[in-house]
Amino acid sequence: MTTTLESVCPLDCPDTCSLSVEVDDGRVVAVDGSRRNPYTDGFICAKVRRYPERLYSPRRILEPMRRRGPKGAGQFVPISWDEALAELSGRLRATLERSGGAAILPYHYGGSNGLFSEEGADARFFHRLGACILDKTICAAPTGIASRAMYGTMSGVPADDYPLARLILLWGVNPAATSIHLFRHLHRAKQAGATIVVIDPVRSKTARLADLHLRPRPGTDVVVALGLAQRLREIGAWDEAFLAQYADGVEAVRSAAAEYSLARVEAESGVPAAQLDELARRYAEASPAVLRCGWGVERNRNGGNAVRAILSLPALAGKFGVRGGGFTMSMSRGFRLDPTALARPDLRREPARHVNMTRLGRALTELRDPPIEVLFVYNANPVAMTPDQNRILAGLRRDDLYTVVHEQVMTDTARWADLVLPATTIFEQNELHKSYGHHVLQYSEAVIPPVGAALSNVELFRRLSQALGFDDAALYDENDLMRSALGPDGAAVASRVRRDRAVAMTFDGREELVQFGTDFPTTAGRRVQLAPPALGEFRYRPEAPSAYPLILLTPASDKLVNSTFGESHLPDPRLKVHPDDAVARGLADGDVARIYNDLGEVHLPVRLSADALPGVVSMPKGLWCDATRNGSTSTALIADDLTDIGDGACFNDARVEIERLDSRSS
Ligand SMILES: Nc1nc2c(c(=O)[nH]1)N[C@H]1C(S)=C(S)[C@@H](COP(=O)(O)OP(=O)(O)OC[C@H]3O[C@@H](n4cnc5c(=O)[nH]c(N)nc54)[C@H](O)[C@@H]3O)O[C@H]1N2
Ligand SMILES: Nc1nc2c(c(=O)[nH]1)N[C@H]1C(S)=C(S)[C@@H](COP(=O)(O)OP(=O)(O)OC[C@H]3O[C@@H](n4cnc5c(=O)[nH]c(N)nc54)[C@H](O)[C@@H]3O)O[C@H]1N2
Ligand code: SF4
Ligand SMILES: [Mo]
Repeated sequence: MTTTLESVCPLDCPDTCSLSVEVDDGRVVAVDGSRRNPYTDGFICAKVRRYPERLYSPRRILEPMRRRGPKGAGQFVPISWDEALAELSGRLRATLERSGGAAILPYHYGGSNGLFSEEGADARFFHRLGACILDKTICAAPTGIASRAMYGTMSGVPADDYPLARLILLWGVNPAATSIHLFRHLHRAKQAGATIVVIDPVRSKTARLADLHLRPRPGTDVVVALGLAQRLREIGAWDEAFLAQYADGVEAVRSAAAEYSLARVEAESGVPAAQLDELARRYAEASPAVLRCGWGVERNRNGGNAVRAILSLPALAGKFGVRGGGFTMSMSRGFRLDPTALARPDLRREPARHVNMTRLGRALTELRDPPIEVLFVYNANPVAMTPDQNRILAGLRRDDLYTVVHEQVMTDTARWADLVLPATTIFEQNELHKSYGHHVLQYSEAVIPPVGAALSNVELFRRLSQALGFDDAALYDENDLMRSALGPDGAAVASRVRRDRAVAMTFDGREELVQFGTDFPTTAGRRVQLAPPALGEFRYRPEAPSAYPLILLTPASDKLVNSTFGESHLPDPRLKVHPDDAVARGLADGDVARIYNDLGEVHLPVRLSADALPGVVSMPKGLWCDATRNGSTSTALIADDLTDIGDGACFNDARVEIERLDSRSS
């Protein structure tokens, strides 16, 4: 008999949908959207509707496994959980005694955005163990630091309010792929007469909706944003009254912007002066006007300065204080969670060694005294997702490194493990969910028993704590995780969200969020900080000369979430190349290209497309190694350089050359 149960999508996607799951005889047979979370409104993406394929795929890891063949060969023998836990806890204990916690590196990111599974039970365990702290910089570090320094915990304009706006400015974001519920509101807004502006080098699906599309050369947004600020000032569109009442640091923006005339912006970024002027005029006139800043902007050498310059625009032009006006970045601060109470860094007994996750390859190959001896990967697939793939592989090849990977499916990273541990999916565990795209807190419970011998992160770390003899109560209590995450009213909110499954956050007692209306900056004086000391002076680093003339972008695709589903959903990826760049290299549509630089090479067929900007090629992020002709993916071409603010990853700053390898294509 089929029953319909509720769940929540925990993937690293801003929409955090409520799900309706059909279960038959302990098996998930269908997944769709529900209305429990009003924002989901009964529909979800095609990826997650196909989730049952992934749940029961031949790639699903069903039991603990020990490596048998050479590292990376993907040959394993099944073992019991008792054996696996004894081996792993023995290894951790021996490493602690010999080299200390600094030799143990947990590596984790957004595989599960749930509060129990990421920075919850795991963090408590690794703090107690005394392992390295991973600095989480691979995504949202520059945007997070810039927005927090400027606005504190003030949240963003909700997507449901976008249809109220007269102008929507989408900057380095492609919601057609990455936030489909926002995309639907863009259609509504357009039908209601709103002007849609997109700033993106690529003519994305979102850009096709735009009334005005600015196509800067990647990495030049700081110039475009400061140029826009300058033009707004020249046409008298700075809201001096708002700035006097609510902003600090105005003078610093004024003098930084003064250097960027329309002509200079055009020379640096390639955005025609007339287009920027048109944008300034339309933005100045429109109210409400909302700016959605995406994560495409931050992933280059100027990313942090670009974001701060962009986020200053709604203040300069006085766009706050009305519903549907202001900006949206991550919305997760609207939940007012208590990450410290959740992660419990006080369980740690010694100071920690910090490792920047963007530089995993270097951590594995260069750190000394002690070197990393145990790498513990969960909620992440670094072989596919982290810069400098070849350096990471060199690290994983080390005989004296013990790699453990807790995973749902046999990923490119899990193949390199010495010990593979089976992880549950959201359908097999309980979880508490915040979101970075809306304000509905959600709770979900297991709808089926674990598939195979899979364990949730919470259960794995509980059993490891037991095996290591840790007796702190905080390592064992799921209820405590829930209450402590939810701040001072934790117990009350916990019981509400358990009962109702979905609870909308409120702002000043109301569900309506109006920036500078119901929600204010939590920075000094409740004023926006346009030039906070933490961000330093405005800086712009022009492109360094390079032997490799093309910029490689790797945006999100609508077929995957990061690398999740990459085993099946993107069978025939292509490198998008502008016809002029292709013709200059003798490449025809479908030819297989060698894309290369000093770090590595990727062999992939090309697609000729005017959607690409001349000089800029792109391929989807998150491909699995077997999706390309030579087993390397985009991260083999991406250096582990760090962004200007937040030490983040520079995914979209890679420089490459391409040449024809052969004219065959599948
Ligand atoms: N379907 C799907 N949804 C996802 C994800 C996924 O992989 N698949 N990933 C999730 C995650 S983890 C994240 S962080 C978000 C990311 O979602 P988005 O914020 O949409 O970010 P990206 O896809 O990285 O890039 C968005 C756009 O920025 C453009 N871009 C690249 N460089 C520049 C630049 O220098 N300047 C400007 N102006 N634009 C630039 C790209 O061409 C791209 O069209 O999406 C989430 N949602
Ligand atoms: N080339 C390129 N690379 C990029 C980017 C880019 O723009 N270009 N952007 C990046 C961005 S935005 C991000 S956010 C990162 C994402 O990097 P990752 O977070 O490493 O990417 P995912 O593919 O989401 O890998 C998550 C893995 O966690 C597993 N998982 C899911 N839930 C659980 C769980 O409950 N327990 C355990 N143990 N495992 C679980 C999934 O099966 C999946 O394999 O990648 C970055 N990589
Ligand atoms: S990936 Fe995003 S759009 Fe798809 S179900 Fe999950 S939250 Fe919803
Ligand atoms: Mo991300």
